[in-house]
Amino acid sequence: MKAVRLTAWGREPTLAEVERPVPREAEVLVRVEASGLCHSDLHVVDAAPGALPYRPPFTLGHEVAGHVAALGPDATGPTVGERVALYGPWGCGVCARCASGQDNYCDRRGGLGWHGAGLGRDGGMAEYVLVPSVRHLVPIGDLAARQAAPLTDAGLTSYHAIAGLRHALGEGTNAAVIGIGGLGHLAVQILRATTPSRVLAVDIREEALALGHRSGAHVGTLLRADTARTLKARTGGAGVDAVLDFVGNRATLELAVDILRPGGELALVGSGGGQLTVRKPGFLPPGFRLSLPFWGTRPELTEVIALARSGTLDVATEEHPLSAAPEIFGRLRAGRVHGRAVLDC
Ligand code: FEH
Ligand code: ZN
Ligand code: ZN
Repeated sequence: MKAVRLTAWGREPTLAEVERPVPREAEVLVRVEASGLCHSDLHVVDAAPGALPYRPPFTLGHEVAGHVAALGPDATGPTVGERVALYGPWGCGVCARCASGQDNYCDRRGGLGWHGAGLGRDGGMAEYVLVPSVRHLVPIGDLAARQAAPLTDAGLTSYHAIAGLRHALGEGTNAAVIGIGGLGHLAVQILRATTPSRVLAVDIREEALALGHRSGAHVGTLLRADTARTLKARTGGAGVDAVLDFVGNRATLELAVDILRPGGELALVGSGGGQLTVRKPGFLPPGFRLSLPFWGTRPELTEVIALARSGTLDVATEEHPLSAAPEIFGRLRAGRVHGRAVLDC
């Protein structure tokens, strides 16, 4: 079968021919229909030897949807042909977190040598992917795979970040979404679908603000020197109740703490490498709370898929054949992907 492989640290991903896996015990073989590209794939590809606990070679791809192709002898539940999305964080499977579908926060993640599909284990940028257990599969019914695949990471990560802030997103509140890309545009849609908050979209690109508007943002503001003043003015001077920062660089973190209302919440999702100094006395808003949400839980993925199947979520994608993966990695690195890049496998 064809697969996009990370063959060694420091090498670009390559399309290769590998053995199609055979499911054993409780494993499930999935015929991949669509696999999304994520900035984290770039972090993996660009990682220095030893920076990540993974051991190449392995197949990339942690944002996957397809249908069940075969079941191991001990696998029960899905039937061959059932269409599914992959819950991508794979933990130890036995700790309290994994037992409750929170593999993203597995108690043993530090010692596993992997973080999930395409993250140290063979992933879904391939014609087939072997899944350790049915617990990692979520039925998608007739939802298009090129919509379902990005929802397993871009959608789930945004949904999980919002879930952690929900208490701050009641009537009359304002939520700022910084970075209207593959995750941010879905966060805008999820906020509009599941909270009464007014949504303020921020980005450096006009076309991203246009995507934010199409996704339901009430206001779109370019990130400039006066953005904090503009946004505070739009909230009557009080500031926003919550910020979701999908960029996470110095400029966006500075903006976040400048616009946050006292008692406000910041969810830092983007891995832009920005830093905040947390000290008392200091300059952060009183009552400031920071979260660093990571991916999401399996029950939340079921909720995201249900939202999408109800017609509430629309993922902006650009589709490419699996064979184009190496070129699309280059476009993603150059910031020339609009919405989420999805490989048709
Ligand atoms: C995956 C693995 C490691 C870091 C970040 C990620 C995210 O893309 C998951 O949403
Ligand atoms: Zn990802
Ligand atoms: Zn675990």
